[in-house]
Amino acid sequence: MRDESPATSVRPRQPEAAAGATAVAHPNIALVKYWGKRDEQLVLPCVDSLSMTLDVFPTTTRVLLAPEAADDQVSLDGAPLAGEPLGRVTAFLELVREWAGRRERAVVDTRNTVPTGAGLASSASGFAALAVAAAAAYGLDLDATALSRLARRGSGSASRSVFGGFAVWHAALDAATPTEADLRSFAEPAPAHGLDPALVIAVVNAGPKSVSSREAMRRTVDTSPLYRPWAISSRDDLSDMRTALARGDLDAVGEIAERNALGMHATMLAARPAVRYLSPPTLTVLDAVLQLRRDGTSAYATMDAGPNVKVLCHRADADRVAQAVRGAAPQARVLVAGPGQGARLLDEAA
Ligand code: 2P0
Repeated sequence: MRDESPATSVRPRQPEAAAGATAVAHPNIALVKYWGKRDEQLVLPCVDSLSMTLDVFPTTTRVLLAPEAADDQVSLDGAPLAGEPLGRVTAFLELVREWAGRRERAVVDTRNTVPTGAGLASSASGFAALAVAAAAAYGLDLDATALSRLARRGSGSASRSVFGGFAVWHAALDAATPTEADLRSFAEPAPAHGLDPALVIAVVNAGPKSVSSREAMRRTVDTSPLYRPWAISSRDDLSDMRTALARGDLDAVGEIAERNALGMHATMLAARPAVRYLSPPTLTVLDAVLQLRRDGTSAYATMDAGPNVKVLCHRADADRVAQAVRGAAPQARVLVAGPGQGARLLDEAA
């Protein structure tokens, strides 16, 4: 179905356009990873990816238009943003203004419940919430496809947090031009049947990562001899994953997710200089996951741009898996997540 043209609508709404809007979004964890861009400006990925949106760690973002203001003002958990993080948000607001044909600056207030920049997908929930709130505040009437394309421009993984449950983000590698790829690179729901999954999240370190994922991706694509082989094998991972999800086979889903994540980390370890996000507690949790499997429990690990581990299992096994993870990493914060909802507007009056 990925060759279909998206039903993209970018229509400025008429005079009653809202002056402010609030949206909530949740992070997502990729089971087939996005790692590497082929166009940094348009945030076009080198690979398709597939994720599960979580029901924990929401980000809530309010965007209020400020017609008198000379600049955008952005705060995260009450503290004003400056420097590069502010630049990323203002560049994104510029794009929204361009789509909307508007000029007013905005006041943006974001509340994150996920540790920021720790490899727990704070930029996914952050830019998905910002895309939904800013589009509404600037009077854009966007369908889910267009919202996903917009969120992608803020942070690639945010394209998937527009949707709840499982979502696949198309790389549109066969597009003839960057403009066509920009139109065709969006996420959409991925069919899954008969699964009742949980992700046990072990936060072994909530501190910000030493290398941003943006820089780490760039370095991996540019210097790692393992990058291309991983990107090629990732195509099989994606199609195998879609089959496994559609037939509700948690063991197959887990095996594919684990091999894809370990392969992604291998590409980084082979980068020059190496990017290593995995730390000693990460490996201790990975050992606990192996032991769970030896003992007959379906449990599979995935790690992102940080040392934290997410363990996929049947929901019915989640408490047992969490117990094993706590035993292995007593210093970790361990919580159980399930599939969550897509990004949505909150009722301003609520
Ligand atoms: C993912 N990650 O698929 C992968 C796996 C981390 C490891 O998406 O540069 O914050 O803003 O597009 O989305 C983290 O990267 O990167 C990420 P940008 P993003 O979830």
